[in-house]
Amino acid sequence: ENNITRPRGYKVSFHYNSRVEDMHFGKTHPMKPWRLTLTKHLVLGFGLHHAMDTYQAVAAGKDQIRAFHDSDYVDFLSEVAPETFEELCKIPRFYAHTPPRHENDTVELGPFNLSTSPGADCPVFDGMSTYLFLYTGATLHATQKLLTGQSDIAINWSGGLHHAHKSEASGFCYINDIVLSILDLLRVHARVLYIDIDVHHGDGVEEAFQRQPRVMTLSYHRYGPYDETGHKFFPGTGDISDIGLRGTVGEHFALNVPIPSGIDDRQYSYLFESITSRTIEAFNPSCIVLQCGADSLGGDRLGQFNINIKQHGDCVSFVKKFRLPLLLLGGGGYTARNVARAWCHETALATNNTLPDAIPMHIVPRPEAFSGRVHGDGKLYPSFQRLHLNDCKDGELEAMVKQVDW
Ligand code: ZL4
Ligand code: CA
Ligand code: ZN
Repeated sequence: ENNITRPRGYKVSFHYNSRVEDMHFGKTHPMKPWRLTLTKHLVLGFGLHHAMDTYQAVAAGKDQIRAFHDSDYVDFLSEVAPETFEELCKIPRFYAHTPPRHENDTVELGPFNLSTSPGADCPVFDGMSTYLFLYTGATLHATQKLLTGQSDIAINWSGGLHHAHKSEASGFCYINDIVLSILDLLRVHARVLYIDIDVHHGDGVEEAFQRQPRVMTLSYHRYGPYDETGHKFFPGTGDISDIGLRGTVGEHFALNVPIPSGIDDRQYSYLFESITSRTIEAFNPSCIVLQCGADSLGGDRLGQFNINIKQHGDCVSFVKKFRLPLLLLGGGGYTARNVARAWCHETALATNNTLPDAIPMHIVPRPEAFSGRVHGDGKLYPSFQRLHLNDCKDGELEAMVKQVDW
C-alpha cells in the first residue's frame, strides 16, 4: 500500500483512542479534537499504520495522575460534568481551590480554574473526564513502551498538554500528561530532555521541574512586550532570563527561547538547530520528550509564527537523528487541516517514510461519508481533497501574520 515500509533497525509505536474525537470544548472554542480525526484519517489513508505498532489507549487511573496532580483536583476531574459542576463547587475541599475573583474577569471561574461559562479557556464539557483520562493514558502507555525498549519512538498526537499545573487547569490543559511521563522516565533515565515547539511557553512542565537538575526543559515560543490590546501573548512567561529556580540545584536546567511574531523557516531553523544541538551536547540526556504543538505553523488561528510544515517536521527529524528514545506528543494547533498535515507528515518522518505531496485520490475517503456529521460548532469541515501536504507555501502566509512589535 502506497510504498509504506517499516523502519529498519528501530521500532515506532502509535498510541490513540478515537473516543477523544467526540468531545467538544464549546461553540467557538479554538481547541477542536476533530483535528485528531483528520490526523488519524491521513495516517491511516497513507497506510502509515503498517509502519508502526498501533495501540488503542486505555484511560489512565486516578492514582497514576496523582503522581503529579493534587488528589482533590484528580477527584474533581474524574467526577465533573456540566450537570454535576454546580453541586461539586459547593463541596468545601473543592470550593477551597476557587481562585479569587478579579474585577475585570469576563468569566466566572470555579474551583481549579474550571468553568461552565462559554468564554472560559478551560470549560467543563460533556465527556470531559473520558477525554482527559484517555489522552493521559495514551501518553503513559507510550512512555511504558519506551521504558521497556519495545519502542524507540512512541507517538501520541492527543497528548502534550503543557500548561496544566499541580492543582489548576490552564490554557486548554487539564492534566499534564508530559509531567507524568517524565516522572516515569526518571525511574530509569538519569537525564530527560524536554523540548517544546508549541508557539506557547511550556510553563507547566518547566514549573514542575524547576528544582530538578535531571530534567532540562527547552521551550521555543512567542514572547514579547504587550500587544496593542494591552495583553501579553499567553501565558506571558518564558523570558530569556528564566533559567530554572534560582538558588536551587535546578538553576540552569530550564532554557527559554522567546521569539517575536512572524519568524520564518530560515530563522527558526537556525535557532532550533544551534540551540537544540548545543543543549543535547551539554546536558547529555538519555531520552527526549518532544512536544510538537502545531500552532507554531503559519496561518494558525492562535499562533503568530510563519513556519511551514516542512520546517516543523525538520525539527522532529533533527531531534530523531540523535537516536535516543523519543516520545512525540501533540499539543496546540488551531487550524485543523494544517495540524493534521503536519502530524501526519511527522508520523511519516518518524517511520522513515516519504509521503507524496498530494493525497492520492484512491485513499481519500468519500466526502459524503462525512457530510451531515456535526462537530461541535455545527460547521462542516473542509473535505479531504483539500488536504495537500504542500498547501502551506513559503512566504504565502506572511500577509496573514500580523507584525505586532519587535
Ligand atoms: C476562547 O472563542 O489568553 C475560549 C479562548 C472560548 C468561545 C467564545 C467566548 C469568547 C480564543 C481563546 C470570549 C473568549 C475570551 N471561546 C477568551 C486570558 C484569556 C482569557 C480567556 O496551545 N479569553 C486568556 C490560552 C489563551 C488567554 C491559550 C494555548 C494552549 C496550547 C497547548 C492556550 N488564554 C484571554 C482569552 C473562544 C475563544 C477564543 C484563547 N485563549 C486564545 N488564546 C487563549 O499551548 C494546548
Ligand atoms: Ca513552546
Ligand atoms: Zn500552543
